[in-house]
Amino acid sequence: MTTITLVQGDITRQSADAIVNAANSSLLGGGGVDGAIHRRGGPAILEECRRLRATKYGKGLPTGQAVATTAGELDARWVIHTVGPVYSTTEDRSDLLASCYRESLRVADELGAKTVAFPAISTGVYRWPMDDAARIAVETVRAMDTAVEEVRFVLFDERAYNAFAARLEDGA
Ligand code: AR6
Repeated sequence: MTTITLVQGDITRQSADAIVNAANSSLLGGGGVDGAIHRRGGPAILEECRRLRATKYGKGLPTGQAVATTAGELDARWVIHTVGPVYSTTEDRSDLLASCYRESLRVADELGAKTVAFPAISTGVYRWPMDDAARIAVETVRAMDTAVEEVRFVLFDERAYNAFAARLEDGA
């Protein structure tokens, strides 16, 4: 049984077994939550990302997939990097966004992580509308068969928190 919890705040301040990063295919950092995780987590995360690029993901991590590294100096054992889709008004990419949550939890299960903190993937630079992103995130996690005991959505601002809270109440 997985419990879903909501927190408003900075995901880099969370304590969890795994913290999920809304990365890009390069795995080499960026802005938003990605920049914050690398800044606070320190260089060990980027070092492992570079190794992954040099070995398993020469062409980059495909959208919708997930891969784990050390969490460096974060209060977590692992960072799980996933690549959300850029929002499109002409193409339905919902399944790719759902895949980020599914694949991140699959990786978490492989690692034995019991608590996993997620940001609202794709809702920043990648422009996914918050209400729809919240619906996809909550529905996907609810439908998962996983040994993860707590999925914590860490929402940066009140608007994001309210969007996720509304979705959570929907099916409660
Ligand atoms: N803690 C929690 N949530 C955060 C934090 C934080 N410290 N910082 C931002 N958010 P974004 P994306 C929220 O842009 O849309 C990067 O450059 C933010 O308010 O970080 O998936 C990557 O390298 C928003 O709701 O990720 C990629 O190139 C959510 O996190 C690209 O951005 C996601 O915003 C990925 O874009």
